[in-house]
Amino acid sequence: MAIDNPQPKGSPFINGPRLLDRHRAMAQIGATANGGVNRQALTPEDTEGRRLLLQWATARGYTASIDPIGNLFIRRPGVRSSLSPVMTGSHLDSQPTGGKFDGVFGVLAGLEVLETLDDHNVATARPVELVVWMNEEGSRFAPVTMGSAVAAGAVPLERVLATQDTKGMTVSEALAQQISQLPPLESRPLGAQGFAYIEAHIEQGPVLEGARCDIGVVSAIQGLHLYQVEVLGFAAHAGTTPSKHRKDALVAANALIARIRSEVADPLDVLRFTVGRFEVAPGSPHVVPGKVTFSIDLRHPDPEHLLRTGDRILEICSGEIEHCSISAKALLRSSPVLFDERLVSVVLNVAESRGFAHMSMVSGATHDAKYMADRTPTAMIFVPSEKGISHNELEHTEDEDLCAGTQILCDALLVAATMEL
Ligand code: HGY
Ligand code: MN
Ligand code: MN
Repeated sequence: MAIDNPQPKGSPFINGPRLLDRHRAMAQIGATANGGVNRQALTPEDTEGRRLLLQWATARGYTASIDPIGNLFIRRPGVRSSLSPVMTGSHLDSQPTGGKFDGVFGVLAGLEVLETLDDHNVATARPVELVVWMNEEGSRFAPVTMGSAVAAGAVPLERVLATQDTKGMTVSEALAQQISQLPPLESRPLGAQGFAYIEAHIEQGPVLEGARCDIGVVSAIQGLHLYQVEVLGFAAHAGTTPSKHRKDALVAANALIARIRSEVADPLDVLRFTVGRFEVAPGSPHVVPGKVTFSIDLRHPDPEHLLRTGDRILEICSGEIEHCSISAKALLRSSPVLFDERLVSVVLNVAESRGFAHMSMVSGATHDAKYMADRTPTAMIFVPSEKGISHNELEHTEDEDLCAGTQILCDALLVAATMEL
């Protein structure tokens, strides 16, 4: 891809008030009492967010289609519709106590770009497509970035459709239920390949704010492993069972987690080790826990180090501890990904031309861009998160940062959409 025009002459200015109004409207859907959102994948709230987006998009005449795993594609035609599209996108689903900007910013920034191009009668050679990925957050249904992983062929569709939530509902059942609540959509085969993909997202960490930068030029995403560990003891009466007869799965799980943490401790504080889900069964105050299931989210930018640490964890999570048996399985092993240097330099150039303070960085969070990068030149644009807070109802990004990130996305997509091969 030959990029000789780092900044299109007179790129159109986005409509900031419209962008911010949209964020406020979307934040009403699944709003929580503490100022966040709960719009977990394939819930009525997730669908309501998609319906609102489709309302805005179809009002501008964009076409919408959906693929077999529920990824939504909104398309603005190009002069040469046969050319592969320039793409942008992110997700509308959230964590249970999520923030108002995670994912939403990338979707609304993408829609704002399409409308800005229309407002300024900008004809692009290539179609421009906005993607709303299904279940990026991996909270109700594991794993994370589910829709983009299936679209990229990294995870088999059938296996994902059979995945159940904690209440036993499958992705397939939830998907059918929620799609029936959307306006009729063209169906689209699996596969999301384009000429270029640029995703805008909040940083979700403290780096940009600490460096007083407006824009993050993202060069890579660190790797992510997700493990599920099961500790099996023996349920017993809390009042009558002496310690020496107990097989207490909770005591064992705590000892196991302490052992893993000490084994993988990283003095450089680069490795990220998180036990975010911890389920005790039967969960009665008067029963010695018979079974504990917990998650391990492991992340690192170095693929070898991540693999070695993951393999070590699987070794530790076998055999017995405190008279209980241990087993573990990998739900996801996503390696670090480097973005396309040419596209990253487009983002850098347009941030430079607009005069925004910017810096190159690696993403600590994972994103759908990770799977797009396997098959399409991909880059990402970050805007600051206040105090680095995210996956928390207090998540916040300033209005001017949302507008700056959207302007950079518009400029960068315009370079990609109008260049000739
Ligand atoms: O967990 C992640 O990195 C993403 O925000 N879901
Ligand atoms: Mn996200
Ligand atoms: Mn997230």
